[in-house]
Amino acid sequence: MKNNLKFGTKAIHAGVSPDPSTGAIMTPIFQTSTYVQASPGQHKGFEYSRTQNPTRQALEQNIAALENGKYGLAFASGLAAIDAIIKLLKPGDEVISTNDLYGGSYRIFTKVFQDFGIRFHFTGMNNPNEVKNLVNGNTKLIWAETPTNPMMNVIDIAAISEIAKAHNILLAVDNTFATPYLQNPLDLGADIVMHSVTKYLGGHSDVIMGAIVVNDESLYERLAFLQNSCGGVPGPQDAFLVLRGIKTLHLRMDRHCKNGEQIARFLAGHNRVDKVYWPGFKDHPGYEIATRQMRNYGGMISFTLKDDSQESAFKVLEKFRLFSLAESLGGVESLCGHPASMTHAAIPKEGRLKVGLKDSLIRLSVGVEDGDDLVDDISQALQK
Ligand code: P1T
Repeated sequence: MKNNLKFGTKAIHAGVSPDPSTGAIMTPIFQTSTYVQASPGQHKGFEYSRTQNPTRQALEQNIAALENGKYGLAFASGLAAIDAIIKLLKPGDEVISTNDLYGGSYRIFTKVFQDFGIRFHFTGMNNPNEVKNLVNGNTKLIWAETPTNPMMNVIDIAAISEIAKAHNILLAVDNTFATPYLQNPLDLGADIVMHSVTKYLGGHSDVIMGAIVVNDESLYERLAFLQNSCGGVPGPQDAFLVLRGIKTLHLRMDRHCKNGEQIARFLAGHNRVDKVYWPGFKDHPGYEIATRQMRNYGGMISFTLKDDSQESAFKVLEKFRLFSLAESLGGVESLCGHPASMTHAAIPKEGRLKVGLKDSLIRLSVGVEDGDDLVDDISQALQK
């Protein structure tokens, strides 16, 4: 297939082709653990499903194409993908990470890998100089999440990549919030792009999965070795569901962005709302970078209340009717959450407050319903 196809075409066709034995247009679910060999080592490229599976392979190729990358790897969850990336490192190695990131990423860094002798430095990456100041001879990886979860900070991937390249450090970008439809970190100089596929790529709140995309062959080989050796792979049924979900990624993202803008602007004009965090506002500190490196501003929004307390946030959250109170994001249905007590509870309170993650902060994953209905729901939930 031509490799200069546009996004919507790749979403539907990349990595997939009609099944040669039946003509089935949908990639079959190869629900098999193993593959018969004519003689030891004589097989059709598949030996054992932890190592390779045709349904998973179609998905890995599809996601790689969407990220303009050469190699894709699917994992059993976003965290399993992060786990493989950190396992590229050795005791004594150091990582510089955003201080505003998914609570589970913070947890695996500080509560799992720190005990294996890997050191993590957390900093705001809005100012690339702060990253530069933390670089030393042991720095092997920079971990950037942009836009960040849940503060919607925007990190200049190209600027951070210059620092990484100058010091021979790998740059990994968690692209979960933006999706490849809005942002392609490899094109901006990142070495590794990582996704919680659970979110927008799957898109229907029915699968837990992660993915990594890289361009460098030796990096791919090391990660494929870890994928096979550590074994955190997804099953073929889940790979099928994500292949199916991705076919409408571009259509869903257009609506997520449109609804996101409508809701962000509504919240900004509401008298109970203190701050709205959404990178599409001209006065958002990352607006210019977002406009340069993203194609639109996404459907994730966080906001705080003027009466800043957990209690007032909980009251609003309990009143929502269309927005369901739940962890996760990126599905067709709108969700709301309270990061301080839910998705980011693993981050100590001082760390949370340092990045502005207050007790009244509410996070919205704006779905693809009718935007007017979503605004009405928020309006009634904010009534005292
Ligand atoms: O849940 P899992 O598929 O393992 O992905 C972890 C993960 C990684 N990176 C980002 C930016 C994420 O948002 C997540 C998961 N986040 C949530 C469950 C959440 O509600 O924020």
